[in-house]
Amino acid sequence: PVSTVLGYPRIGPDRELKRALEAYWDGRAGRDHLERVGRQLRADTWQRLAELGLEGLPSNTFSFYDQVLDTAVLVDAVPDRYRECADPYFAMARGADGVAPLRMTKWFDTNYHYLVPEIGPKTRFRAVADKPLAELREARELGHETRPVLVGPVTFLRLAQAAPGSPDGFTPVDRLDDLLDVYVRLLSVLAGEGVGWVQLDEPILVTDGGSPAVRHAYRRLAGHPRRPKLLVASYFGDIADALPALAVTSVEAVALDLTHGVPEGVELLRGRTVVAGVVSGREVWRTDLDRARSLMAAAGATRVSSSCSLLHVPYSLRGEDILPGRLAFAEEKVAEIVALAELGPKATPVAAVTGAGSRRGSDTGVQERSAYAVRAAAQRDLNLPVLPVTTIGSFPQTAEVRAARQAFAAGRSSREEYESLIEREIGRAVALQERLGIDVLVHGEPERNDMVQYFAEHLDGFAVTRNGWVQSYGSRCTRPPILHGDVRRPAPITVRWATYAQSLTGRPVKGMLTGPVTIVAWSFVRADLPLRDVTMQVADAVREEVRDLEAAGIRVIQVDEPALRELLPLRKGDQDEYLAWAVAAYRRATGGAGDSTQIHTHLCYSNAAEVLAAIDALDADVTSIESARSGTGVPGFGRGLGPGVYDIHSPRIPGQAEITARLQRALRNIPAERLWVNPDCGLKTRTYEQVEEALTNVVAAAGAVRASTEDPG
Ligand code: THG
Ligand code: ZN
Repeated sequence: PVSTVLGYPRIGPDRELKRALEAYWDGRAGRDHLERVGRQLRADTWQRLAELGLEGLPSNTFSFYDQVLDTAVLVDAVPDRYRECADPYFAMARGADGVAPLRMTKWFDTNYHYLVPEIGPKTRFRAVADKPLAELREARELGHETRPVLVGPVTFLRLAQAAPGSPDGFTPVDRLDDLLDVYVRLLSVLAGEGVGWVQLDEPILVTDGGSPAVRHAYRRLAGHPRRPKLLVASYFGDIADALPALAVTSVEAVALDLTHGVPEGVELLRGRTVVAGVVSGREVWRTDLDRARSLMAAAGATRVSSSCSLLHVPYSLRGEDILPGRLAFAEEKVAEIVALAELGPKATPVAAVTGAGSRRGSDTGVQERSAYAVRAAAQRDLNLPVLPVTTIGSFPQTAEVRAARQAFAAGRSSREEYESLIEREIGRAVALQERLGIDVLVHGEPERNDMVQYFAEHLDGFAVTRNGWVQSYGSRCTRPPILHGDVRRPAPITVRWATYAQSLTGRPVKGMLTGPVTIVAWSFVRADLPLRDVTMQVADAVREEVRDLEAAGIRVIQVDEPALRELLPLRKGDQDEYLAWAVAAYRRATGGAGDSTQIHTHLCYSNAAEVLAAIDALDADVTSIESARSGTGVPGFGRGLGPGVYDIHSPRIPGQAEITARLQRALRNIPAERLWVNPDCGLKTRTYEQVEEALTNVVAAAGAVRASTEDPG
């Protein structure tokens, strides 16, 4: 078989693109420097893939920010408000003077985020093929014949949102025929350049309800005479009912994500090229080659590939010394694909994935908490005022703290030096909160690099990489920890810092933990146990930490679950089961707390609406969620609720009157005795100056509203 990949990382093996982008945005380097870095990264990628022996090289998988944004530019779906900007592309990505950026959201169930195109009834589509053509020619000059990759028209429209001002009932998919005109034109331009194959990415095929649009679109595109051969790529799941829809079109090739099994009805693709996605682009484990060969045989595949773009894994294992023999990052995966192409399919039954000898997490057999009313009574001696003010957890991370952490990690400073600096930072945050009159304090988390990585570094069963960066959005990356074995907590993790902060103040200090679902959602996770069981193991570790914080005298403990929504399965039919075990894991993590301990939770992101019932089922005493931007308020759970009153994602400081108005609006949905006052997320990315000013206004607004609710008139 022929070997290929559906896409490749682009941030650079040493995050060269990140640095070039940030230098350009800060005005430290010009556009030409950025272009040069991009060209070099593309050249290096093609050369490396060719050296590794890969036959089918993709192009147009590079992006300066995001491939969905690139597609909006490709079809000229640029909202008018950006057209006058100096740099419309980066204005759409990041905003410009007075112009808000496009909304950003998660790319299917990955940790990559894309920009949401705005499509209205009057959006004028036009083919602007510059970028795929330039990359194609660039590769040819380097001696590589490539397969341009485009986001497909159905996925593009399904991921878009209706432009502001669109009439009720309008959805971007209503514009499919107009968009197809443009794709026909793009395909004919590429055919005119002598392109043999084009890859159209349609991951929307693995979600519900896409089949009619897909059938229509690919009948039309494949029916056009002047075009390259078409490879339609489905990934991130089982193609299911969309397979027959594609099979009635005359597309030449279909890529299947076989890591989710061989789809039913695969024989409908007989006579066509089937590209077997057998090397996972989502996991970091070495591929079981025998199993992969069986899958290739069962699918009747003549090409072998990654299951999706390799964008979602780090570049290579070079420089890493963890888990020898068990891992494969992008380069190692390409070598596997090349090996599989040489070995070819093998017609043996597909072996099941097994996990012998592992400790299975369970969701039974632990004590749960009492009813809310009982807990609320037991918590009354916290002596909180009505409308208590608190913050989400992190305080600004100063350059000094970051530098000290790096020095300590590199062995350039002692533990004593590092820890005394952390204590000084905690003292500063506590003193500020006392001075401002905040009711429930936090220690500010100066000791944490990241809310997941920090816990992974302190739990058994996790490994962390030196350089395993994965693009999250634009220039931003994370280094996901690798959960490879049974999770255990060898020693308390946060107790030292929480109790130090508590020793400085008579007010309650909130202990801060990351929830089990978020820890697994932002890690690479072992594949030999169901995700549910893995999450329960993590829940047990968090449960132990909750018990130890409580035993050390911490009365308020926040367990954050910002990623609860992120693992939601793509198909509706799978969602209830997921939400049931995700909620069970959270309740397992927090259920060991006594009635007098107040459990808080926090969830970011505005699309919490989809999982509101599950958030309620977490049964936290107090829930804080981001709602500062919608302004519509949130339905009251029967427990404490803190709708965010300060949008920390913006450098703008809200005034006291604005916050007061927000609180008054919230009081229409939530009774005063259950309303909490807090910013909408952690303060890590803000400066101390901004935080002091904003929190001063937050406390003043809470005081004003408190006075008016206590006023018997
Ligand atoms: N932590 C982890 N995963 C996450 C988030 C997180 N996934 C989802 C969401 N938050 C993604 N958002 C971001 C926001 C900022 C950054 C990364 C992902 C970021 N990264 C630094 C950078 O690229 O410069 C690197 C940080 C570091 O040094 O560790 O700013 O919060 N795990
Ligand atoms: Zn948040």
